[in-house]
Amino acid sequence: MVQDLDGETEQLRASAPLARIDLLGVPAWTVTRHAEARQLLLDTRLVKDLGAWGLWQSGEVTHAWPLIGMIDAGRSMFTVDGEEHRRLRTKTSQALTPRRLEAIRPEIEKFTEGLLDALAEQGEDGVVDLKAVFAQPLPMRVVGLLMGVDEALHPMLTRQYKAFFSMLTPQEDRLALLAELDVFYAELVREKTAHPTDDLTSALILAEEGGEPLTEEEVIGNLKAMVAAGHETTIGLILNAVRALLAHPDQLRKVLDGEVPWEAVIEETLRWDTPTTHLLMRFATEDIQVGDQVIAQGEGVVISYRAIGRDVTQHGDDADAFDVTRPTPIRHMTFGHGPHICPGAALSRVEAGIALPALFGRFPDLRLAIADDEIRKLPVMTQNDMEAFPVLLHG
Ligand code: STR
Repeated sequence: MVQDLDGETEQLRASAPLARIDLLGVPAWTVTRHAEARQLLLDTRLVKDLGAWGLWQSGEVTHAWPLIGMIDAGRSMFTVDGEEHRRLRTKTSQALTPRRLEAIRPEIEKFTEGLLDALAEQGEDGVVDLKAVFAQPLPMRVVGLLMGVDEALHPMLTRQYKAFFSMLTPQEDRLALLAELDVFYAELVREKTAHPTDDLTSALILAEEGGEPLTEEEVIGNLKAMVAAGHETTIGLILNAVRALLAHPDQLRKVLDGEVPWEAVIEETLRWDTPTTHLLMRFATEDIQVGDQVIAQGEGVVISYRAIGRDVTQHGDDADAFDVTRPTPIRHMTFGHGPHICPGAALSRVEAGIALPALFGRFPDLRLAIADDEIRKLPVMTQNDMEAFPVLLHG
């Protein structure tokens, strides 16, 4: 499943809507079509609770499995369903509505300008890595601002999450770094409990009037889900959009001339080159019939967002083409669907909506310093992220 994203997507689509996959020795289902995925994402018989997984119950899957960290991420809005899920998620989703996000727009713009200055400086006499200098630090700063994580700690988090996602990291090292992160987050929550500020971490700690406060474990779970998700996925969105535009100069022209809005670039990138390739995992609490196949009770289901974005039934025969002039740009499902739909969707759109026009506004002649097919993906199974994105700023 690593690296040959197009080949893999092609293979998954051919066996749609449900396919059996092998996740590093562990069998699961993957759903690869828009309509079936939409239906399953609303199906309450599928749950996120690892305890419902047959292979976990039987001890066949353990912490030795390299992907366990994608599922066993602590109690949070990412791992719980139903009424409890609503309780865990409400404050976070309320803090991330488009209206609430308007308040931090000026700061995102300021971060963006600062990072573009750094880019200009480092790219003055040649190649500079757009990922390291711009696309990676920007989302980290934004999520750091929201959650109250000091800037001095950002490089540590970036390093840890890179190692977490990389398939080259030995599993014992991954477990060790997750334990280190748990200590870090617990400390942060303790500090915010003692000295609450106006960030979301503090809000998660404080009890709602009359409401039941989240436990420390739940606050930590939400906090790490926010930092991991907010940091990793938006890097992909920004870089994949830049890459797609540079590979389609006619479309870039239309955008720069104002014929096509930046929103169309963002939505088309989300569909065509999804930051999340596969989302692990949901478990069937009873047998679920999908077409002529059955997901048996206890089996796991992966949602394969990349294949879903390329579903010809949903997007037409030209689903494999990047086209910012598509008449239906927001018919993708890249942020998921149903109760677990990405609470950060609006935030990522605001970030990319600031970052992309600012980048091309400042460097209209921006170009890749290597050939497009020389871009190397990170050795990661679930995410679609690049090693680096070397550019020349002045053509
Ligand atoms: C990484 C490890 C961790 O400590 C907590 C989480 C929970 C949220 C997860 C995150 C994970 C991995 C990346 C995810 C994110 C939610 C959204 C993001 C799956 C397991 C996506 O890629 C869509």
